[in-house]
Amino acid sequence: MSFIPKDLTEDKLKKIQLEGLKWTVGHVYNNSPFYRKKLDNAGIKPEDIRSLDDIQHLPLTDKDDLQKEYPFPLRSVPFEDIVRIHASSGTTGKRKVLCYTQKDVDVWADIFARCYETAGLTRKDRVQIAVGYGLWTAGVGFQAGCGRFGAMAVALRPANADMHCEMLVDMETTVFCSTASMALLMAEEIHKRDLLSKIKVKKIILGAERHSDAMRARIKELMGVDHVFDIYGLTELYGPGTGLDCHLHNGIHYWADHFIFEILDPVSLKPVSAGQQGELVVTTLRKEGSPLIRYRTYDVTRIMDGACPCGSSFPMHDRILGRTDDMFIYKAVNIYPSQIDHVLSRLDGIGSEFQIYLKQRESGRDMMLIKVEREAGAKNADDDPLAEQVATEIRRKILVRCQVEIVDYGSLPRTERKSRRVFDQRNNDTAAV
Ligand code: DLL
Repeated sequence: MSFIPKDLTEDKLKKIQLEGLKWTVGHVYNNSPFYRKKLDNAGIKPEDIRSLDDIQHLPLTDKDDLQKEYPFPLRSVPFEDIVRIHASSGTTGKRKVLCYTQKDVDVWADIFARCYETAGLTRKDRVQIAVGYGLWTAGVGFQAGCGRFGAMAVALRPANADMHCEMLVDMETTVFCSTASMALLMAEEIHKRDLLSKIKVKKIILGAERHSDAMRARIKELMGVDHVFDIYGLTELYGPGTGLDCHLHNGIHYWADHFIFEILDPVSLKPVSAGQQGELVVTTLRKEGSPLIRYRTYDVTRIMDGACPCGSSFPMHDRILGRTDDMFIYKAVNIYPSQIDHVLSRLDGIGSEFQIYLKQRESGRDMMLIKVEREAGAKNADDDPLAEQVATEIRRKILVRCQVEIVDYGSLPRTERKSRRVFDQRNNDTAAV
């Protein structure tokens, strides 16, 4: 049984998208006072949507709108039709709460089953779920996907390493699902405990945070798996499972019959030219409880050109390259943590883990300190030239001077959640960027 429509031509997809767009605009106009006001302010009525290009006339929706409309922002169905809510903590202010109807929950399970199918799972697979349950969409998303797909869920949450190791061995888990940080933590734990010959994990599915090629390579190597798959998703758009890379790992196939992805320039908020990177903005096509109309994700990616040799008819976007709101300004240069990560990933002798500290000297001038781990097994005798090399590369590629401290392998904190990389301590502000 397949969950992925195989006969999807470009024309057919466009037809589905236009129908879905018309339905969504009509649905929110008639059922959500918030959206009706927004559309009225923009002078748009549902009947104005005649082609897919008309999406550009629709107003954008932002995370602030979710805060303003708390506790049930974007709600477009009566309360009696809501079977569940999920929430994710915003970095500031109130949580983002999203409503789900039974149909929304079903659609989400269907698209998640497509992700497992894309990763080549079968009903014989045993899927260890190491992401949080509860208000967060992660655990229940991976689990509902298993139920729909027919694989066996070993639902643990992040739990502790002992418990995970025990279940990996005893349950003969074949697929491990977690955040990128947790996958690294477990890979190191398995290596430390010399469990590689006792486990049967062949595939890792990770997501929820940006991660580098170096981190993926390290996880793959330590856990001895065939594939590390990147799964994308956000609470506002059902949760995890909106797309996943296939075994060729060229990009993330996304379910374009359920949502339209646009890439906008984050400053002008106009569409970028084809293939260029920018901010991902999403519109849902069938979501009932809390539909999204041109919702700004702040995630940076690009839509990839051409068909994937895997044969999927679904389009691809690139891995998430960063978030536009992750950017920090240091000595008048706009820097994304992903740029630093990119430079570090290409250097030998260092590990995948790093932290960026922004501080103010007594003179009032800013300084940036990058702490990066020495490669596993390397000696500290070579730290000075290594630190010099990292600083030189940062200066060459990002055009800023920084201090570099090489620290022991494994000394930077490992987390089973999303890792914090930037610590901005300027003006006594200790908030994460
Ligand atoms: O993180 C849903 C999820 C859980 C996805 C588990 C994948 C696996 P939120 O907590 O709402 O939902 O956070 C969504 O996380 O806007 C991205 O910035 C980031 N993110 C999610 N997946 C990826 C990924 C979940 N594969 C936010 N790569 C998104 C990079 C990701 N960043």
